Amino acid sequence: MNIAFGHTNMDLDCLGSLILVKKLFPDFALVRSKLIHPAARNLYNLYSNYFNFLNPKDIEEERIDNIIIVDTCIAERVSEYFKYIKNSEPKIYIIDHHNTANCNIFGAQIEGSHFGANTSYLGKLAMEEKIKLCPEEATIALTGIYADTGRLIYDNVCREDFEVAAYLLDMGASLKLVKSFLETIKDDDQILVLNQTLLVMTTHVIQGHTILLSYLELEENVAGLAEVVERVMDIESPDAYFAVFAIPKKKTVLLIARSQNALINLHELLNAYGGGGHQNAGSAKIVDRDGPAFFEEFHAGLEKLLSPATRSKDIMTQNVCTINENKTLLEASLLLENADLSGVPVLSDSGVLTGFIGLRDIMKGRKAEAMNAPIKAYMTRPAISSSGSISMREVERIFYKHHIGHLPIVEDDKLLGIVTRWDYLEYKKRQNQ
Ligand SMILES: [Mn+2]
Repeated sequence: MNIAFGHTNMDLDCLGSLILVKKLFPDFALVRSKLIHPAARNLYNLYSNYFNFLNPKDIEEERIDNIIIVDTCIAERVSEYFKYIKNSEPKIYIIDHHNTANCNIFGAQIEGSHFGANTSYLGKLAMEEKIKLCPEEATIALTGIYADTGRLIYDNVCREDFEVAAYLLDMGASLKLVKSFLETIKDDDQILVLNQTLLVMTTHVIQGHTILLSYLELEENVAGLAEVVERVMDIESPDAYFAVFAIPKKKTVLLIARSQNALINLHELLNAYGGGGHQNAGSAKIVDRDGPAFFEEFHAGLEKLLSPATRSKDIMTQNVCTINENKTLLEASLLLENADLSGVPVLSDSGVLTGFIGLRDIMKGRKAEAMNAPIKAYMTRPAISSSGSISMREVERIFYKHHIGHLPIVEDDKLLGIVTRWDYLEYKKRQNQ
């Protein structure tokens, strides 16, 4: 017989891939993992009849000819199935979107891709073969794509994910159902923790970063705490959030963290506490510690653990184009046109920033037929400026509040540079999601 399976602890992308394997390779039976990721349980329960899964034990007596493995290429993540494969020398095909250079399933034929979701790769095959899906199958597959791509917004997303999503919509996928399967906060326990967390959390500026902290004591471990932490992160949008949950009965402390700042690497940071994860998501479990004492110590230690935040002077453009306040509006207009700028800082004879002249100011002068008037009569004054040490969050706030796109950086009455909208957007692009 021929079989197909995904990694242990099957997640939504795994299930999306498998439903398409079933359509593309109908003579392959699907085998389920003993573990199903909490996020995928609901979909799995509601659609189990569409998969027709065998249990690993069911294949024990069979001779296996071919195996398709989806969404992993790591032997440890499929060992629960291989335990039951005996007296067979199956051919193995791997379809995976992870880094297949790390593959340790030897002798396998690998079809790798760089797509955001593994489901998208199988979806592309289905599209090319003009396979018709029923709305339920399309919904399962689309949920897989949305889950692995953060609803098509993560850095890993590529055009194929969008193309396959469009095909699945054509096949009748229900976005309402996809949305409900992606809902990560469902249990009353989670909702209670979310509400309590929103009440006790505190915001701190540490090394220039906006850091959110919360401490909560729980009777028992609550399933889905990471999803609660993610929701708080969405609402508050700090640079990083460290949530400490203590379970006094077990003398255990759970530290769950999320970061959206490239300078705060949680994998490195949580190593110090015996934990780990990725750059933007990590956790640690600390045993035999008293909750309040740990929280206090962790908070106090953050100053040392974090490296300084990006400041306005780190991203500003130096060698700023400026103009003297006694020059005419006509000269300002020519300067802006030649340098392809929408505005420049205006300086006094002694080099002090006195204002800002932009296209709109010049327009007023033109309407008044006063193009020979000195700039200082029409410029915006005083120029909004800041020091080089303000955080990116403050730069953003100033842009929004004053409705400007240029922020001159001044220290000791000297113009050091200017942060433009472009500098700011380039900085944002460098941050990972
Ligand atoms: Mn995946």
